[in-house]
Amino acid sequence: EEFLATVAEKSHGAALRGDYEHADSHYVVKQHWQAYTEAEHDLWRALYQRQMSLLPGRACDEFIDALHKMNAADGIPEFEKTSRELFAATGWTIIAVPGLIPELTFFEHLANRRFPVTVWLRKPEEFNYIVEPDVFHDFFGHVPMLFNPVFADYMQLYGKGGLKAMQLGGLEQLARLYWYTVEFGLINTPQGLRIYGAGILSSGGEVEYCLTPGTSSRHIHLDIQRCLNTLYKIDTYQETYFVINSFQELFDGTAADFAPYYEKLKQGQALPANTLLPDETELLV
Ligand code: HBI
Ligand code: FE
Repeated sequence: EEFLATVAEKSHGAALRGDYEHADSHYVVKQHWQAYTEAEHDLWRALYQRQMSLLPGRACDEFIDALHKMNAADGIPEFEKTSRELFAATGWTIIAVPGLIPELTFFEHLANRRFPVTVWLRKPEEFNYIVEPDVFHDFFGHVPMLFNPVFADYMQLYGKGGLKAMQLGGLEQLARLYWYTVEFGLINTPQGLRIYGAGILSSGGEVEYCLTPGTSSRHIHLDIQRCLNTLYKIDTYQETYFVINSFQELFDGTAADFAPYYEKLKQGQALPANTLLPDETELLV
């Protein structure tokens, strides 16, 4: 109830969507796959097809390859089927949740290689934009990357880091790393920049925008401390995209002890989302 109040505050007073009544103490629910309507499956297929028309040459191969293997084109998938395949691939499972869940619970799930996926689907009028994560964002956007062993390890590491950050008072900083990597991350490949962030991959407009030359957004190589200190925009396209060279680089950077980073960053001011520091080079798109 305290959690619901906090989230309501964060979502500008709007009530949280989703049925929290039937959740267990870890906020896990049943997916109730049979209860999805044919209209919802239609909407899923439309969302899926639109994204697939945009992703070739833009999403990273790891995402596209896993997505194809997931057979999720024909309607809202049954979590348990994909969860079994995912467990065989990287030891992760998918759990169903009513929507946003408290940070502590969220981190506990990640630290134990369980990815929470929201059960409900957006309304047709939210086709292009939705504030809260729904099943399309969570499943289509996040789950494919969990089939990659290094990224899968990074997500668990992030969950463990979240539990630590809660004790160290570094949550605000750590959440920025999630935002700029898991949600809005780009990766440099021999073929050019590619998307691995779920917030972009499940979005109608940002897939094209983030790889378009000449926008006012900058692309810079990910420096973890710089990222932890960078504010972000939640209601517009990103003004900064942090680019990694490999998922291993992301894992290695996150394996460090963040305690000294938090200490240092707490002394100063966070950087606005559109900052470009004098020693930084913008990467070509
Ligand atoms: N709950 N279901 C769900 N999905 C999220 O992505 C999520 C959450 N609770 C907390 C949370 N994310 C954030 O605090 C993360 O940025 C760290
Ligand atoms: Fe997300």
